[in-house]
Amino acid sequence: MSKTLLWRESIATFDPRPAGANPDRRRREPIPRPFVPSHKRHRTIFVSDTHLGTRGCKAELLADFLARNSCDTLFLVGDIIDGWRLKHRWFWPEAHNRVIQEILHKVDSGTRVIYVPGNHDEAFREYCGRFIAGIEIMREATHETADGKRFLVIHGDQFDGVIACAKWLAHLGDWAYTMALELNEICGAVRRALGLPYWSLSAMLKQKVKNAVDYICRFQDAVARETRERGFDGVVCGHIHHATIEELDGILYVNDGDWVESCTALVEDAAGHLEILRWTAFGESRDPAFAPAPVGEAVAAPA
Ligand SMILES: [Mn+2]
Repeated sequence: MSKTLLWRESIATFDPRPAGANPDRRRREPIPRPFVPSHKRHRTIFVSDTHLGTRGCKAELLADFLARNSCDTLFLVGDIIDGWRLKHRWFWPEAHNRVIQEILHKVDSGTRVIYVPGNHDEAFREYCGRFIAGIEIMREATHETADGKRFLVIHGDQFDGVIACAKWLAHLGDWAYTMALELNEICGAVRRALGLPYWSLSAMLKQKVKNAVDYICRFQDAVARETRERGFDGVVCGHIHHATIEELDGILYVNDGDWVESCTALVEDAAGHLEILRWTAFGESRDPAFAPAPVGEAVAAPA
């Protein structure tokens, strides 16, 4: 049987019963997979914004991360399968199948898998409160850490209406700025040769980067405010592709990042300690601890 067929059949194993005891867990024979030598156990893993079905998805690294990291609970915090893109063009290479298989392998080996759909996979929101292939679908979830902190788990797109700003700006990083400076040099030389007045491309981009920083700040503030109002100690979200662990007015704002650019996941250990892992290489050779730069610093522009 082809692996694609295997996945399609798993998705088709639809359980119409309401949420509660998960009858799918531990029942099936685990999916055969290559031998994975190294393994790290976490209490909880959070991943989001994997955008499976798009060219940008770093599916090989994600499959490798899932294979080498196990957990009691796995949260899929939205934008997992990019339905928006798939609707226009079907793109599903083998590596994307492997990601699905690693997730199903976790279900089969007793991991509780919770899927909170985002805006790019909003089609799954119709199935909130149900199981698909042993995966619990929820509009939003709550998580209590080992040290007793209560977290709200949401994708975060519900705040788009609050923050009127183009979200692609948030994806613009400092690498783009460095590149812009080089482009600026070329642009300046061409304009000089044509006798045109000086015009700064980098200044224009600097303004756009500033807008991106503003956007991230406003998003974080809006999410933290909602979290506080609802009486949680913290929030885990995704959506803006910017991994961070920050305290905002007594609320722990945690963003697990993405698998399009940064390849980041949030993990919780047995003591309740939260950490962001950046999985940019296969196997063990990844950054052990990734401390993301504060928002302001991440895009600090050279003078
Ligand atoms: Mn999103």
